[in-house]
Amino acid sequence: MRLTGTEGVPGHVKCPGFTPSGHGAGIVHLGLGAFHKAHQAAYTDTALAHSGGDWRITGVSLRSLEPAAQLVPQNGLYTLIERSAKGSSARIIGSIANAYALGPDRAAVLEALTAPATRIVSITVTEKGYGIDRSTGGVETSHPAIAHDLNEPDDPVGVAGLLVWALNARHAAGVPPFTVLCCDNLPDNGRLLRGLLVDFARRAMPEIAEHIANDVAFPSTMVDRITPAATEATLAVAAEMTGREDAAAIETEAFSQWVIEDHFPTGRPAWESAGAMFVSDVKPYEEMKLRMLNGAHSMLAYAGFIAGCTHVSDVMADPVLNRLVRRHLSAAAATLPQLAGVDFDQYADALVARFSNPHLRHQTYQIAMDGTEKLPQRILAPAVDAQAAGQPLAPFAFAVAAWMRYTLGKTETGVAYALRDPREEELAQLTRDRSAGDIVANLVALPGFFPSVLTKDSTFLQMVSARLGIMLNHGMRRALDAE
Ligand code: CS2
Repeated sequence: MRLTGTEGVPGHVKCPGFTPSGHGAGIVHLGLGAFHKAHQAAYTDTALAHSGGDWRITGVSLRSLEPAAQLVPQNGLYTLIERSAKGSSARIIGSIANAYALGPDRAAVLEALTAPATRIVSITVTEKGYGIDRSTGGVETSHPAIAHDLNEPDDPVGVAGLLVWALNARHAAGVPPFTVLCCDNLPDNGRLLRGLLVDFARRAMPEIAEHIANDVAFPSTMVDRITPAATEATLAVAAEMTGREDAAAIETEAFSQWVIEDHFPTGRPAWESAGAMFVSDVKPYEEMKLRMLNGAHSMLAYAGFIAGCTHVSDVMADPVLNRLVRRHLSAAAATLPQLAGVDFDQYADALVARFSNPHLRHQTYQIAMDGTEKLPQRILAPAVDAQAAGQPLAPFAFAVAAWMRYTLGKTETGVAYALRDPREEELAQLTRDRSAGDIVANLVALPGFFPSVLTKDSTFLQMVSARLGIMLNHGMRRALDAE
């Protein structure tokens, strides 16, 4: 029997503490992927049970047809499996009111974006989904969705185009703007998205640019919950625990964290009832998470994948890699300003425990994707600070070298893999059949990627080259042992 309601679901499965159909939608979410379903939708589900309100979610996939195809026949319901070292528990989430795919459901999506009831638009489209030129903070004109939407602003397909179009339509109709809530792992994500939208508007709909700059709220957020892509095994566990077939089930860890700037002029759900923390400045939390969790994740994904570890828990079970993860965490922590109420050593210990969770099948290959979008905030920004403070650079040089090794697109036994990076072709051209020194020189010269203080630091570049040389000539294992 397919999951379409919660009647008859076994008592050990937690069900929504509210009647879903009794609550209208107040949020449009762009990017209806596993992370949203494990994070914001779960917080909203708890908030609805706690404080009610018309805050259900209209979920939209910009490109994929699958999420809506899975959720629509299930009335938006899905199983969230929470896996901790102690075991697994299942929860059915009822906060998704509608699920759309932009292509076929275009009219409904545009209607939801302009509806007065929509007071928040939240977004998880991954780092590469936005089309931000990180060196200017404006639009990346070669990004396919940006290029399309600049040409046809009345027929938008990307985040910036859709939001600017909708904010313009609302303004013209006298409807207050929605709050824009970026939930991707980008530094200063609210400010970054604001800059993108204002620049896009200046180019495509100049009459609305000032309104966006002055009247729209873009609170920044730090989001955290390790959520592997769902597999057949996920669906099988969900079916076993709930007694229902569920094509939309996902699995995640028990831990979750959400730190948000409390700037929602048109209201928000009571997310604090689910443990969200509201603060006036998210930046220190965001830097801690990006540099420690995500930085260590990227390092261990590249080194671990090449060393033959399929899952993050395999990396953590390897004593040499485990030590390097801890080394990376403390090097990253050393670059952070003090944060009241947070002990970075304890945070690092908690991360080691989370990464080691044997029940979470989180693939190193999944984390390895989109390196050119991830390295700047995860590895390069802390390396710049470490350099300025005279702190050891070896951990960052090792992480950069491991990424460079990974960009070659071949395992140590010669098996080719797709990089899954938006700059994949450029990377292939710059690295094919070259020596370690040339690869380093070429990759640090990738336009808009490497901070110039690092490209000018010959000692740092030498540290990267030496490590990459060992990886290429003697293999990752030898490079790991040499650290
Ligand atoms: C990971 C993140 O895939 C990746 O790049 O580092 O998705 C990470 O699991 C989340 O940010 C955890 O909150």
